[in-house]
Amino acid sequence: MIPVQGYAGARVGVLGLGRSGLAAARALAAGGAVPIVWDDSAEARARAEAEGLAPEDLRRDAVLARLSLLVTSPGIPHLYPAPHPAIARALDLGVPVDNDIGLFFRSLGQADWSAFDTAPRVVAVTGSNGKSTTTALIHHILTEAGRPAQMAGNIGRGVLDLDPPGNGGIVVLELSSYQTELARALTPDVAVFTNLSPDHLDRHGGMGGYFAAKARLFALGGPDRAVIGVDEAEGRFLAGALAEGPGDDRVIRISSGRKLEGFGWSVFARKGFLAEWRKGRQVAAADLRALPGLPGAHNHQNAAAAWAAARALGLAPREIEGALASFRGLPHRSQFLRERAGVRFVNDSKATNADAAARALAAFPRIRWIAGGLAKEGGIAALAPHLGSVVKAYLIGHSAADFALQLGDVPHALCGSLDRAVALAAAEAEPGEVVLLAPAAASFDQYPNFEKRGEHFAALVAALPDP
Ligand code: UMA
Repeated sequence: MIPVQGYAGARVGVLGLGRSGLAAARALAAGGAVPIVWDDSAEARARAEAEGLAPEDLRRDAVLARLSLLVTSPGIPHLYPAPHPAIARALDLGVPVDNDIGLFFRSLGQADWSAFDTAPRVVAVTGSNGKSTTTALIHHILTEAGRPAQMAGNIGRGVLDLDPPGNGGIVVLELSSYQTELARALTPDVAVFTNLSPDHLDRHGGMGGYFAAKARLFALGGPDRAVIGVDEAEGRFLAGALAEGPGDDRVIRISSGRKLEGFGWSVFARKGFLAEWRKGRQVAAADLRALPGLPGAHNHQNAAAAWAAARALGLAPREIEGALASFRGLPHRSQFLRERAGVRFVNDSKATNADAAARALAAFPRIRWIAGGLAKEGGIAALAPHLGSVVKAYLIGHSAADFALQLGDVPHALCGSLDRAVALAAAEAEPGEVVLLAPAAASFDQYPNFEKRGEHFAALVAALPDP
């Protein structure tokens, strides 16, 4: 773990005792602080007590007033739709509020770094879609190239749980908008913005707040290199705001589909090929068409982002190319499960919004599409232009009837459960088609999270009898 610096002897509140909160409490104690922990769930408090942490109710003024800092968890609202009562009261009392990401950046520097040949570096990845795959791919590229790399953040491991990086170590972080909005320090060496589409709008008071939360990663001190997806207006705005001019190679523009030749540094993927341009000429290229872990244009954008980040860290094109080929992808994200009688089964349970589902639908030509769950704002209305590849939709969950209305003439069946959807899609699919779970909705109506939904899909597919 990374001991938290700067709070020795101080009482520091930790609100939320999940992955980030527990790691923060341990790291605070390791740095000499006194963690005062709280979680609204009695079960979570009991787990904390079992490891020697003593919960105190952080909603009480008497407890809050004695804190030097309140550290909160990303899943706990700090502003919209309404701040958690402990956070609202801490702010009223003037107690600073931070999160594990802020503590990580403030605590990263260690005394023994002065003895290192190469100081550790941090790559931070944000964006609406593709950030987990991009994070994992950067980590994979670095590991394959023999660099000491670690990975944490929104991808599932609390950042303070990491080992202190050693000589030349590289930390790759996936950061959500919940995390970047609040962190009081954000100083990555390389920062990546993959793309932006509406998500989590209730937590950010709308699209402007959502973009502003992500843009903070590029504002506080600024990274040495910024890798920015410019396929949406927000990315173009951010790149333009950071660069001194088109030739400024501190900004590496990336795209999936657009040719970007007139800039100081750019990486783009078009028609299955990746190209890197520097100062007006092409310096590297790679064939992305047959990469097993990165199918579809959305994954080619992830490949372009990871390529740019790895190049910014000094890796050679040939080191990166080999690692792209050996990357197997992440579970629940365009995850190939099985081929059965010429039909491929792909698990994209992580496609919890319309934009992510659109990207998945663009990756294959003939799709038996399993969709539905707890719909996000707008449902699948935005998907209308992307349904050309859908042979038939198999609708599940709370949103099934609404999605059926929004599908119009596209053939569909109301299946209710994933069990029925998989059975029907498998029975009806023709060789050459893909049965794709890309729900365009959250899982919470039927599952605890998207991982459990994806695991259920994988189990159902594995259980289909051989034809
Ligand atoms: N809690 C309260 N009061 C509340 C709400 C929650 O006490 O009002 C407590 C819960 O009882 C629970 C704890 O807070 O014990 C959970 O905190 P959390 O939801 O922040 O979960 P963590 O386990 O700390 O996981 C968080 C991230 N979760 C969220 O952002 C919702 C994880 O991202 C991340 O991997 C982890 O930190 C380590 O950094 C998950 C996620 O769903 C994967 N992210 C969202 C996404 O990708 O869309 C942003």
